[in-house]
Amino acid sequence: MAQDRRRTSDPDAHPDYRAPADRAPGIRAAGACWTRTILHADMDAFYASVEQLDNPQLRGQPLLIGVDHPRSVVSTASYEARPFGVGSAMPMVEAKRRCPQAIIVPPRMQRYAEVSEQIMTVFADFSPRVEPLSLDEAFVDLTGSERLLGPPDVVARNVKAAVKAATGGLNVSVGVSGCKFVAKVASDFRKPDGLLVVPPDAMLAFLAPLPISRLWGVGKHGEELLRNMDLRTIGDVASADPLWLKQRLGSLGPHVYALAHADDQRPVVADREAQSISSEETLDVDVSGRAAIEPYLLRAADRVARRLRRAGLRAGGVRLKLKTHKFQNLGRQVALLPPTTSSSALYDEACKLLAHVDLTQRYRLIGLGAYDLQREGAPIQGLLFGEPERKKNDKLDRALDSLRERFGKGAVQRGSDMGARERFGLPTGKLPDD
Ligand code: DCP
Ligand code: MG
Repeated sequence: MAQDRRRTSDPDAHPDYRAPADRAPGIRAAGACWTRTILHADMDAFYASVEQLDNPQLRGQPLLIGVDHPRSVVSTASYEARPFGVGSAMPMVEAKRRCPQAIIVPPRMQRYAEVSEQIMTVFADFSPRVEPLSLDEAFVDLTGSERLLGPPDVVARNVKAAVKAATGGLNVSVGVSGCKFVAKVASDFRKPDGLLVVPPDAMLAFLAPLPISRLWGVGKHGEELLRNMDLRTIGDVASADPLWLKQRLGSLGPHVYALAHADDQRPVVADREAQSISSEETLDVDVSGRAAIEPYLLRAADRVARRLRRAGLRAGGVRLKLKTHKFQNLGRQVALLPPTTSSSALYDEACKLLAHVDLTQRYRLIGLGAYDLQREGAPIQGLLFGEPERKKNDKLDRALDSLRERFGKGAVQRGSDMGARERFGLPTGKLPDD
């Protein structure tokens, strides 16, 4: 969730501030300074934007998401409503008083969860190390991926474009920097539709003019203590004596001193990927029958396998996921022996699982997931036969990965994929979100 809506002056106005890389390519050229590359992404006015996406009549309108009840609070406000001083957590009564013309829309959590799944899937396409913080925001660790994905500003632009494409038009604000704290402040800095890259050697200058309220984990009480010590900006804290800070603030002292120096070693914790890797699609038109479902499984298997290989993981099981047109979720799963990173193995097993579901039903969502994930280096149990075939498939998959990474995801398709698309009457060219 975006941290703090209060803004003070633009740091560009600060005398010590150097323009970040998105406006000064020269800084980016000093790429060696990127020991860690952390991206933070946060959707703009998330619930309100989803409502505007789904209902064109709400676009351009001031919206308050929440229940119109004397005791309720606002979940969020659209950017059209924010100039009236309304926002998250404000009592609905007060928000209505400040912005009487606002349209009040009740939240639809299930829909927001669906969009959340779409954006997290996009992030996972850029790195196996994705740490979701809430429905609408995540950290993505891009460390070491510059050769594969390009420099930070290019990746940031690509993430924004991919989120827009996957959701059908939503904006995400993105910040990239050398640690979590600065990446998060950066993503909030140019909202809405923001993009800010703060290279590690510009982090201190970026933080210095910002108010202490931006310091993570300080809270109202901490802010008051700092203000009483005449510390108003992060730069004030950075240049204070660390011993004095500790004497006056106890354990908060070293904490704020470290943050003010952009010293934040917290790793991106990708627990979601540790449990399963999946890919699913909500269809424009419901489908039924094996022939219609299999091409979607093929595409999902390819994506999941690619992510497994990038993350250095093998799947010990594959899960078929379907949602009927009546929103009933169906899951079927089977263990894989040996564990695999092979797209065709995932696809074949998922197709076999189709025998265990009612194929006359109409389905609105089709997905495939890999679970029981194991590190690639770990010894494979029970691998007695099929090794040469597995190695051949592995090599083919990796060759396809490297071509896709160099020339774009639509650049190559395996013969079986094209065959399937022809068989099922799907376009043989690039699919919408390949
Ligand atoms: N939310 C909520 N109650 C809050 C804060 C947030 O229900 N007190 C919900 C509604 C938001 C969503 O979480 O849409 C994401 O929270 P953010 O803080 O990221 O706020 P927004 O995405 O709405 O706006 P911003 O563009 O400032 O990120
Ligand atoms: Mg948000």
